[in-house]
Amino acid sequence: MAKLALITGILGQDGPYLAKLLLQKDYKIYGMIRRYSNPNFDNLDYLGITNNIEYIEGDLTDDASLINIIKNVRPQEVYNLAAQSFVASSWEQAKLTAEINAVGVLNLLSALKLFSPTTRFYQAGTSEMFGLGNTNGYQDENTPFHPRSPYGIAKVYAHWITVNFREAYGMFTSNGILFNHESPLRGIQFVTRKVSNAVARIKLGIDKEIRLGNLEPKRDWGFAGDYVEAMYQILQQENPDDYVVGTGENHSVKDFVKAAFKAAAISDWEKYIKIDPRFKRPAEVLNLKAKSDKARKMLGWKPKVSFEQLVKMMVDADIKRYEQKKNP
Ligand code: NAP
Ligand code: G4F
Repeated sequence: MAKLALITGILGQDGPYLAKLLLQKDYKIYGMIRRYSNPNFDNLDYLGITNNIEYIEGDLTDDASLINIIKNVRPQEVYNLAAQSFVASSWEQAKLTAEINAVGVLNLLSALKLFSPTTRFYQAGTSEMFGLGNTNGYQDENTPFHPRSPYGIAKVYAHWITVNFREAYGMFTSNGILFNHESPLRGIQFVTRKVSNAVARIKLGIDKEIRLGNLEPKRDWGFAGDYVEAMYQILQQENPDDYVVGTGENHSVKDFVKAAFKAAAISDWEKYIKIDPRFKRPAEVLNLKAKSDKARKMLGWKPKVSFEQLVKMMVDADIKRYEQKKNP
């Protein structure tokens, strides 16, 4: 019999990559989507799997909807990828961010405890929880959290409530603490996709500049398609646990910009960059670099796509999108 998995956040970046991986392993996938006047299936279409998923309506902030889903589906595995995931918006909508990213996780865990306590649960944790925290310049499972945004703070609650359901009720609840991962499916507001999209537009003569905030922060950027393998492995372990997942290499936003222009064969990149204070953050995270020895050892996980390959993949995909629009 096929294993049943519920994925929340199925329409985002990671949801489609994870769904594709689980479909290859013969899972039946339930994808939770919020009520929208016009839902956007573009990312699932991009991977060609829109019709291979059963959609169910629910919202992390609506606990009755979660109870109904868990009671009716009784999945063996739940991957909680849903979140208000844009750090910058978490200052503008701090309460909503807390309701979705913190209390929403409690709602889902409570529904599981009541109606399907043996389900294995994956929580999408983040390197933003570390914020200023570091151990000799990197972050691992023992590095203290010092989040710098309402987003990071809400995710710290989600992390510890996931640990607590494991310790208090003996449930199989695990955290993946994933560092930034990107792809052609990345939301357009995030800096990598904003840059790859803008470089494609400059290359094709549509735009003349990119407006950015702080170019100095460093991120440990990997490919989302690699990271969903770690999510899957985390739920296949004998025991629930928490894992840091990242490449171990970091680059500044400026490095990403330079690499993106290089991928499009444009040499004079500086003339296209305008610094715009609107994109600077009230509190910044300057240095994220994963030490994911535990994931490599226990999950057998390692990234396959390099930084340069990732940047080129994203720029090429955006150029292709615009060319296809011109010649549909
Ligand atoms: P994403 O593209 O922003 O996708 C998030 C999804 O969550 C969207 O499909 C969104 O639905 C859904 N969602 C938002 N609020 C919801 C609610 N109240 N109820 C139900 N669904 C809701 O994020 P992602 O990049 O795929 O990331 C997946 C998860 O990993 C997130 O939890 C994120 O915080 C975490 N994470 C991401 C990274 C990264 O670098 N990508 C790193 C560490 C952790 P709509 O489509 O309806 O808006
Ligand atoms: O691409 P970003 O918006 O991603 P950020 O804040 O690192 O968060 C992402 O990764 C987290 C994991 O560490 C996830 F949990 C989270 O959900 C999300 O996926 O910004 C990256 C850096 C920041 O330092 C930001 O200040 O880029 C800097 N930046 C500079 N100019 C900009 C811009 N970011 C954006 N979005 N737009 C700019 O114009």
